[in-house]
Amino acid sequence: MVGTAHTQIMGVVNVTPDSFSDGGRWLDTDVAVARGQELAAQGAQIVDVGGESTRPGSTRPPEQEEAERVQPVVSALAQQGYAVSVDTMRAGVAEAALRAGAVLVNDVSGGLGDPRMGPMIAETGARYVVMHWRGLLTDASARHHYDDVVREVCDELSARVEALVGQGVREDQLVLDPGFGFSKDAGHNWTLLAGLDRVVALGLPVLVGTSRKRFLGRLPTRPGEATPEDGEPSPPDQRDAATAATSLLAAQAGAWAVRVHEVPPTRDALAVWQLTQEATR
Ligand code: PMM
Repeated sequence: MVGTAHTQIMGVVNVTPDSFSDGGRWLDTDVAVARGQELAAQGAQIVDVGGESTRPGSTRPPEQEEAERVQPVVSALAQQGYAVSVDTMRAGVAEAALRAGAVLVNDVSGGLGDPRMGPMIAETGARYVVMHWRGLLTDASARHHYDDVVREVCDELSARVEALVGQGVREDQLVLDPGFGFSKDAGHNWTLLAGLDRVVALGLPVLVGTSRKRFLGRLPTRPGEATPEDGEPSPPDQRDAATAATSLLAAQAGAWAVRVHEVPPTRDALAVWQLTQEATR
């Protein structure tokens, strides 16, 4: 255990009709803003606002529509003093959100989705999350091959850092994210979680987003049982206890922040660890 109990919590507001875990719930601007306020009141230090679903097979909204979904929400929350990140692969959407007061750009494509992203991040000096990405998830199975998932994720993230630095981005602007669930099957995700300390050892802050992901929907019912291989996974909103557990493991491995849909279970898991650490000093 190398982490400290001060891992930040990033709460998610997906202003989308179709995200896998909460699609459609926060599509209305006022409802989305209220949800952001609620996440912050529950203990999220950062509110992550996204207008494009990354679920496999989803159709990308036109850029204008994505901007119209996120912009008013980012703007309202930033004006009220919340630390807001914008979850987008598009430089135009990100730049407008930064102008509206966002403090962080969260790009699941790590700059590969839009060639204008790197130069824009360099120019604005904004903090930037570089996630491990092997393309849009429409063709996910074709990209699932890894010989050593932890090593390959580390190598591919390092290559992105090098490319971004080559475009003028400073290393201290960057946050790395191993991209749980993106071009990775359940086995890859568990291996990545077990090897997260190697991602942390790259030396940059690490963001971990396991929240409600599919690999948490199929857990053994009894201790010692094998993981069920068939049957329907549990619905996303029943994966918050598992999310709290993975987020705690991520924090213990030294993650800078965890990205979650429901704050209280993860907040409490992190608090348990913090109090235990304080008691053992
Ligand atoms: N996962 C999703 C969306 N954005 N951003 C980062 N940095 N890391 C992630 O793992 C991540 C992300 C997909 O989940 P959602 O559609 O429920 O938000």
